[in-house]
Amino acid sequence: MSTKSALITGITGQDGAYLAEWLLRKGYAVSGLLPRRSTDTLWRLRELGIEREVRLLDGDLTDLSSLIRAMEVSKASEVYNLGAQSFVGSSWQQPILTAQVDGVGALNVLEAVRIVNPQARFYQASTSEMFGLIQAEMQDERTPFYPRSPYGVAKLMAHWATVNYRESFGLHASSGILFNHESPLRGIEFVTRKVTDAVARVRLGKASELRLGNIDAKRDWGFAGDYVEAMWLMQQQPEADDYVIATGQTTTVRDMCRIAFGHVGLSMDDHLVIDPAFFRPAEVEVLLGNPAKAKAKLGWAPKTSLEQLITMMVDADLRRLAS
Ligand code: NAP
Ligand code: G4F
Repeated sequence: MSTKSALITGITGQDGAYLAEWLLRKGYAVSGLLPRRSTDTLWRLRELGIEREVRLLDGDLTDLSSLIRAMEVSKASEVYNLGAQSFVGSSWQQPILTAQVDGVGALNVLEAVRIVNPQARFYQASTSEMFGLIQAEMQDERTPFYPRSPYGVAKLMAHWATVNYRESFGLHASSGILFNHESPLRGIEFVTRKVTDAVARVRLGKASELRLGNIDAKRDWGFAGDYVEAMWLMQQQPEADDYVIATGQTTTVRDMCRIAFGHVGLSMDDHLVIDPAFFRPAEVEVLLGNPAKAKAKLGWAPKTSLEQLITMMVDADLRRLAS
């Protein structure tokens, strides 16, 4: 049996690392795009023990020539576009870069697929951030979009480009509209990891407070390890399509934080400080996804509860800080 080849943009990120691990287990030859950075970005691949099992190809989402080369060298039959400036908060400070990487970058990958191998299957990392100012209590594939950040606007362009290339050129191009998903490999700037890292520091006597912004915001949080399976399942379908991937439960930042402190026997109220610096110019107040289509068509369901997820993240941060 011939080995399948996959190309992942954003392989050094949270989802890219878990997806690479998943595909390697399935027997794929995995290549990943590696943008030039002056710092070490391979820590997640190293933590999963797969740094040497993937092939890293120099390239950047803003450079079409590098994407064409990556398609040629990897001979990928499945392409996963996970690369992005993914932090919503930064997108107000770097709106043009965010549009170039997250919007035009996705178009560059679609072009590289169309030019080099239009038979390859394409996955776009779309996001619940596109729902923004929500137009329905529970969001599904038919809910109108109303992005609230430069990040959401850029991702909406990429989402529609994916639909458009499917309809214009017949590409097998799918979008996963993923709600927030977290893990011990989450970047420290995102709220769950910021909280679990702070909780571990407070528990170990290395810090005494945690400063947050809007703790009334609600998110539908799942485990990244569960969500990469859904990406792969989309690529195995005979027809490309768009799918909401979520847990169907929503929780405030406040309650997520309470779970984290409670896990190590501390009270959130003794350590939490509300800091206006962390409020956003426009907020997505609540997200709640309906994953019914993914369940019916992909047979996908989340496996990890929020309590299990936050516990796993706090324990990982305790281990990291103690060693
Ligand atoms: P992440 O940890 O921030 O990873 C982003 C990846 O994109 C990193 O590997 C990063 O490389 C790479 N990247 C950034 N700029 C690039 C460029 N110009 N060229 C090539 N690569 C570039 O994000 P994540 O949480 O894994 O999310 C994966 C994807 O899903 C993103 O597109 C994100 O927007 C989307 N998404 C995430 C969630 C979530 O809750 N996690 C939900 C919905 C959608 P460096 O590390 O070198 O910068
Ligand atoms: O963890 P967050 O930064 O994630 P956000 O903005 O929901 O975006 C994440 O999920 C999206 C999917 O919907 C992805 F597309 C995106 O790439 C990213 O992965 O913030 C979550 C909530 C927000 O309402 C924010 O205002 O937490 C609130 N929050 C309150 N205090 C904070 C803080 N967020 C951060 N990062 N830091 C705080 O101190």
